[in-house]
Amino acid sequence: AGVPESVGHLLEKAGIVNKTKLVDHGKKLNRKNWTQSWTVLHGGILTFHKDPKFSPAGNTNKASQIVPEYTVDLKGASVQWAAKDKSSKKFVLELKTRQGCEYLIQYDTESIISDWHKVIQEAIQQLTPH
Ligand code: I3S
Repeated sequence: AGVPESVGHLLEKAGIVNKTKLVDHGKKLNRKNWTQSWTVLHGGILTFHKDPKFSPAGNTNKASQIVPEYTVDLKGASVQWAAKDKSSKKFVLELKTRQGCEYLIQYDTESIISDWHKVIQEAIQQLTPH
């Protein structure tokens, strides 16, 4: 059992962004909860990790602080710049999944969020049968 050939072609990226979930499997959440997140794109999956500030006290092992919070399957997902009414923040992406979840992804540096837009868009396209 090896890595499927198609996975090897998928783009990969990791970095810090701000994110909040808006809709969970079709259910709109009552309020936003913007948090910083170590975010990894790998093999068509985008993983937002928990902010280490909120990990259980007393555990100072850095590796153990990297805990997934949301795992997003990009197959069938869509990403676009968010409409102004979605957030007062600048440079906000809206990511919608096939499973009916929605996330906002934001960073104050335009080049950083533009790079995320590009790689997420490309990953979605590579996952789309054509
Ligand atoms: O869409 P909203 O309700 O204006 O989102 C803001 C709130 O989540 C706010 O928290 P409180 O409900 O505790 O006030 C956040 O602090 C803001 O960041 C949210 O708005 P932005 O425009 O930043 O996404």
